[in-house]
Amino acid sequence: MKESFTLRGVEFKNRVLVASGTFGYGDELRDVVDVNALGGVCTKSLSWKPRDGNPPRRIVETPSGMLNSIGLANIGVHNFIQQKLPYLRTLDTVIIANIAASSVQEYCNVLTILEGEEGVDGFEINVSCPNVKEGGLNFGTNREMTREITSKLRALTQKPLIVKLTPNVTHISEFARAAEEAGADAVSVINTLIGLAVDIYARKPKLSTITGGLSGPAIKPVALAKVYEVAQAVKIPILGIGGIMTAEDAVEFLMVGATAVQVGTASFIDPAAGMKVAAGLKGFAEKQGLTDVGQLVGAMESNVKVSILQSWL
Ligand code: RRO
Repeated sequence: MKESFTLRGVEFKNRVLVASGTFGYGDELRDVVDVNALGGVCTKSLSWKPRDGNPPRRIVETPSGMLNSIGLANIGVHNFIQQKLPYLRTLDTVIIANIAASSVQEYCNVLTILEGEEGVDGFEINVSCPNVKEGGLNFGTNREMTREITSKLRALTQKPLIVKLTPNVTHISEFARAAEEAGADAVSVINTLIGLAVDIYARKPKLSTITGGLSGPAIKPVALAKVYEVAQAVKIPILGIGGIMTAEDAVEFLMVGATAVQVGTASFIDPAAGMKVAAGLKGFAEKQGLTDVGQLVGAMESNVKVSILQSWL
């Protein structure tokens, strides 16, 4: 059974990665799970300088989901290189450095310093953080900024360049097209949806920042619709993200057009969720009599010739 796929010459051993922000820097769980059983690891978003993130409370459980307002807390790119990369280099899985920034120049600086580092196999550009004032959604909800950031970064790297998109826009496919036209090798669809939870006894928002990013099974149908929409609009691969808990969930994402998937919130419940999804995906393809998991990509059939979605595109 062929499980692998390739992005700009980099081979991923299977189609399941762990999503940024849900698996630390790839090293915390080294004694707990077999990280090498994953297709790849997306690191927590890295900025130029370390960031403390938002004040507590910054995580809330919601029906079938989780709201976060971490606010881009991270150790900064220099500490990542010194403290995390030596171990990551010993792994036999693809390491994707996720980059977030509050200016175009900061994106360029972080990518440039990582570009020269062995062990960083590719980049995922976060233009979709819902929880910071500068950068984040200001970039990701502006199509021309998405285009500019992608094209500036494209000029700086020959490694895979993946742009992670926000669902908090009217037509996500327009942003995927801008990323594709500017030279992205793939898009990650989707980052979290903006949400809010209220403590009715305190009459206050549960999160310190009032709103946060909603993830988990609650968003899976939304994510599937966004992946489907993007798949109608671009030729570059899509990494599907949003509430994937099981191999069957991953199959749904592949069938609507994702080339691969990222497991996020599920890792907080079971750190081995990503590995289990990868094994289950292979098992499903075998039972279906396939020779390549990739045969599931875009396999959804419909009698409807033009969906409501396509009529906008
Ligand atoms: O750190 C965060 O608050 C965060 C980020 Br960078 C992101 O991209 N998505 C999210 O839900 N939270």
